This record gives sequence, structure tokens and C-alpha cells, in this order.
Amino acid sequence: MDPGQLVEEAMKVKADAFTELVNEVKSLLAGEEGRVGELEVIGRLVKLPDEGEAVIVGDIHGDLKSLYHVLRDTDFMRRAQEGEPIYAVFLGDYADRGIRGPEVYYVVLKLKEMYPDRVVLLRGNHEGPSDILAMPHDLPFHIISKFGREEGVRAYKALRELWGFFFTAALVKDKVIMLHGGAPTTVRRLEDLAFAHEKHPREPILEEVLWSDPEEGITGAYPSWRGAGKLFGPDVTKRFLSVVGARALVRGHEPCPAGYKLNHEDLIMTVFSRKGPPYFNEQAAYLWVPLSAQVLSARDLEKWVRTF
Ligand SMILES: [Mn+2]
Repeated sequence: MDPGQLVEEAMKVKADAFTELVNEVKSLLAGEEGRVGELEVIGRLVKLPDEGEAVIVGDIHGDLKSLYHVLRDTDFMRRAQEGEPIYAVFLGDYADRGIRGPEVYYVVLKLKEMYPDRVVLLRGNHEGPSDILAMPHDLPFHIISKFGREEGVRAYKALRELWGFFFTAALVKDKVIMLHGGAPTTVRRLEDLAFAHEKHPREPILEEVLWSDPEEGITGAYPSWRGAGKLFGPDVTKRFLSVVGARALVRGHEPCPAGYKLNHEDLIMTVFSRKGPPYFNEQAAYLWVPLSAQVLSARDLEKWVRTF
């Protein structure tokens, strides 16, 4: 199958097949622990090897066209099919604020089903726990428009259950930590991150991973204007990177006019992979990076950024 066929399938899919796919991927993710191909799964943290290449995709927010562009540009499906060591890491926020949320879900879940040891689906704040739902949340509207009320509600409920199985973070040891929002303030060891989902809401780790944003010129962390998560300073980033054993933090969550940006003395790279309203970024971006590349800071990733 090629990306064009997959997108066509996503447009035509019936409610039953959609919900069945969601449930299949849920079982698949629930069973991922320990070795999954070359991946190593601990709780809801996944470690990638330091060979092969990774396509790292930021927020898509229902922009099926941009997702199609990334798949076509990288030839990800053919490469994965032929057993090339290529990985796709999605940084979360698949739906809301764009009209093709259900279709985007269909595509990424189908990729996970077809290439389970090559696709990593991270959790964004739009896939958060039910006590901190992101707004605006227009996914239910688009699902019901596509499938009708009764079957749409069933499909939506299945998706809500699926979110709890998405990964919190992905790590390439000594190089890059990938997550949706920001560096949590209270992580003392890697396991705190790996099992953040079990500690929510007693501890704020998962909330901060999904919701936080880097802020320049501050020390420590402050409450966020978003109403969840924090605004954190470079000292928090440095401490977090040393605790998890990485040199750069790659995250999505914030729209960037150029599709990507650097923060905190080049320790953080934000990638935003969607275009169109309600955002005003002229370019979108994703990363296509050899996992063997030397990474001493996020600046070393800049040459692997692809804008469109
Ligand atoms: Mn977000």
C-alpha cells in the first residue's frame, strides 16, 4: 500500500472498520512491554536504537494533507515494508482544530498496525487523561459527521480508551528525548517518566509532559496560561535532560511560524507539522534524522529539519 491509497481508505472507511482498528491497536499497545523489534518498552516509555533513521512528526491536528506529505516525502511505508530500519515517532495531538481528525487517526493507527515495531504514537494534551481534557475538542463533532451519531459515539469512546495506551515519551539514549509538551519539574529518575501515567493525578508529571511550554528568562517553573502544565525555564530543561540521559528535547505543542524553533540555549527543538487555520504558521516542519547522528544539543538536529 502507498500513502495515497491509505488516505483514500481513510476517507472511505466505515464506522465498524474504524472502531475495529482502534480496538486492535489498543490491544497491540497494551501488550507492548520489553522488546518490540529493536524497540525497548518500559511502562509507557519507548527506547529507540541508535541506528537506522527516525521521522519525527509534530502536531497534526486533523491536517491529513500534511500527514500525507510527510509519508510521501519520506517514502516511509515502502521503507518500513522492505525492512529498512526506519521509525516514525508522532509527538501527539492528532485531532482537534482540523476537519480530518478521524482520517488522521485512521492513517496513524493503520501505520501502527502494519509496522508495529516501526511506529511510536506519543500522547499529546489532546489525548490526555479525562480529568484534563483539551479545548477546543471538536473531534467528537467530526466523528459523528463521518459515521452518524450512534456509531460515531462508539468510535469516539474507543478512541478515548485508546489514549491511555499511547506512549508518554520516546528516548534515544544519550541523544534525544521526545515528548509532546515539556520537561516535567519533579522527575528524579527515568522510571518516574516511564510510569507517569500510573501516578497521575497524584503527581503532576504526566500533566507537565503533555501541557508545559519552555519560557526564556525565567528560573524554575510557573503556572501556565494554558490552565494546565507549567512554563519552565532552562534550568528545568538541563536537569531533566541529565536525569533522563539525553542532550536534546524534541517536542511539539506550540505552533511555530517557520515550522520549528529552538529554545533554552538550543537544548529544545519544537516541531509543528500542520498548516492552515486556526494557526498562522507559514511553514510546517518535521525531522528526518539518522539515529546514529551526533547530538550534543538540539542545534545538531537543525540540519535534519524538513520544512514544507
Ligand atoms: Mn498540544
